[in-house]
Amino acid sequence: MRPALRRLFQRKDFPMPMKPGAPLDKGGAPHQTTKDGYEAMTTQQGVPVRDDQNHLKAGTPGPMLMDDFHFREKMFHFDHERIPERVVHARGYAAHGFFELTDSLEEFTSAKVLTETGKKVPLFTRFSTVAGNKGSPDLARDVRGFAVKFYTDEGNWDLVGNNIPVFFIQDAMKFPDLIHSAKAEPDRGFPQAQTAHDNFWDFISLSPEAMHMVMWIMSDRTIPRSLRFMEGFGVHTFRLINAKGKSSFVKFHWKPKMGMQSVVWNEAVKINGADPDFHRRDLWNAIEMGDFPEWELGVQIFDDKFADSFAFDVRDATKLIPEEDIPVRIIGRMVLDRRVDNFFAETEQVAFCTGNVVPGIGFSDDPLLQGRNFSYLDTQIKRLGGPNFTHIPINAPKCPMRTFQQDGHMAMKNPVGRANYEPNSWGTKDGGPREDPDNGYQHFAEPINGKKEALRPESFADHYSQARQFYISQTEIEQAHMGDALVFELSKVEKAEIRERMVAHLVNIDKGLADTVAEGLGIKTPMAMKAARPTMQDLKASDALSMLKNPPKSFAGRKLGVFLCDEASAKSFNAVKDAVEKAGGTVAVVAPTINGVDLDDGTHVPADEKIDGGPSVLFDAVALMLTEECADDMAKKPPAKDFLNDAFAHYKYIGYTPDSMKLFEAIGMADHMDGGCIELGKPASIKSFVSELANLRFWDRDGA
Ligand code: HDD
Repeated sequence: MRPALRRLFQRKDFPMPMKPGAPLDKGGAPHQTTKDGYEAMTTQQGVPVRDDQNHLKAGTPGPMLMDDFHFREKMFHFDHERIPERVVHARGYAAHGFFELTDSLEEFTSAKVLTETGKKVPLFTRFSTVAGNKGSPDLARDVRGFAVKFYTDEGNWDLVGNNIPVFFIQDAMKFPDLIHSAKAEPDRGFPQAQTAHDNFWDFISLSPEAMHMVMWIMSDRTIPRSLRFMEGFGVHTFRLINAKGKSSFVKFHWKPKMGMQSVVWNEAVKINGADPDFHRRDLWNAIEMGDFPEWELGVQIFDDKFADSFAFDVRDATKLIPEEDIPVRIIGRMVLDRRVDNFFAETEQVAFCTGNVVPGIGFSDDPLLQGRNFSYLDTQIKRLGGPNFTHIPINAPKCPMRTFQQDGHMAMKNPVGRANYEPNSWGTKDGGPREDPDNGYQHFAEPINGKKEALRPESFADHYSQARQFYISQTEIEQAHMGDALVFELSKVEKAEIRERMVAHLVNIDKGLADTVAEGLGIKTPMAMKAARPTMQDLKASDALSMLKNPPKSFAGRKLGVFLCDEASAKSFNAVKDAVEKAGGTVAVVAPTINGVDLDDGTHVPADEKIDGGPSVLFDAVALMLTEECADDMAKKPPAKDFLNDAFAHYKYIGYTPDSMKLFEAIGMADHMDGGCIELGKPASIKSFVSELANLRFWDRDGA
């Protein structure tokens, strides 16, 4: 190569991709450093690399030579970077944190994680959507996975739950069918990340046990505003076993400290375009800002007597126990205070298994849970490539792991010493570990009596009562959203019989809902579907099931989008910013250009978003702080008009300076201003605007 050309392609002539001192492999001898102070790059064998830009060639440009082991290793590794994505819950985001017990359950369990108050148990939590692939958008209408791995002193405990307390099916035998029906249709490979298609509603309308969960997924719970504002549930009934071997039943609940909040459907659709990573970015940013997401852990504990007298079978995962029947006892808190260092190593490689329990926690005979206990272990072999996935740091327990299990792909922690079997007579020094009859995990000695048969218990047969209970527990606004969601989803179904069959189920749940959906689909309400158990139980509404009946009443953790222009009032902007930050929220600046604006006192405020890239769907509320001239100019720009139009349509609070009125006029809204549009004039009005923001949305707006 000519000297000039060679120089151009040499690394020293390019910006360095790594920060000086970036950590490489810490093991072995100290690495050499380059002349300019960087750690020298090596191959995976530790051999220093001279040229990472050009392949070894014979002549110029010359054929490439197989001698170049650095190229071969680099390309070989790249070619194998991908692993199979999870068959469900492929798209997820996770963070590290801790669990701190505040109320001991010693009376019920011997598990140290539930009896040692004040101790911080490290954990790793992964949130996910279910149906979409790894690259699907965050705001698909979908159940959210809520999986927590507690690294306890007695081994790993995985609580692999969802943000909905019930499930679609009662028996794990149906899981592959459920998931096949929900994912993209197999011939065409679409739709991606949504249930709005024939196969899903075909399966669902032929599976009445799904009706309760259908009510939940058609509610706004499946379009959460943030992973931080969701509840989580262990779903199944588990067992707690105390030191005396006595068992109680338990259901686990996660309650978000910042309260629950969802977006509205039209907003979700637009967020998916504006920022498909909306939820993961939000979690990352909150942790980076030190605003650590927090949940309370609650339990519903009950005994056999309650289980026998309860109107439903507590082993049926399509049923919940209303909080009014068994109150949720708060026993601790989870704080997510550390983001991952590497998405693949941690979020992608983490392997949750429902079978991971610790002494003092056990399983009930829920046939869904029992099936899960097989599936989760099995799936990791395919995904992570072998039986040693527990050796990967994110999956390894933080307490000692001593087994005679050995070898296999990528074995990192093989037993040392002569004995790899037991019994052996090599003694405590060389004989390796032994089982511990005093402290080892003991399964609850549940008496079993019955015939071996493939059947569904009669006690699982009522499919509509709790579906109705959920529906009647919602506010009118929430009910309207459920009706809209059903109409939307079923309108994407091509086969009329499926649409009609689904509405026939709704008749059993609520006649009014069935009529609304039928009208939305343009059909007559059909006859009720014949129920497996014809007698409906008339259950009371449970307020705990509604999000809007339990509002957070705070703007903390939320974001105000301020649309600013050059020469806008610095005094007003600073007053809004201070008040929002005082309320625990954040302010993002949206401006005509990303360079930001110069306010009337000369201060330069950098923008977080240019108006075209920062639509109002990204914010919980908006404020327009434009000058008259800028408002005039913006009134001609579609993204600026959409900013305001969408904020209004999504029931958002809109603060505005009088000079911003031109933008309202441009979208024909000047005569439709309501109590959710608040003029930002004097300091008092700014204060009242910010205190109104705690209501999150102005639901009284026309058409809500
Ligand atoms: Fe599952 C993943 C939650 C039923 C089989 N499931 C998975 C994840 C969550 C749940 C949160 C993602 C874990 C992660 O972040 O890595 N699944 C649930 C809940 C269920 C449920 C709350 C019902 C109460 N699942 C369920 C059944 C089966 C599975 C009945 C099969 C019998 N689930 C799996 C799986 C996955 C999984 C195939 C895919 C990736 C993985 O396990 O690690 O094994």
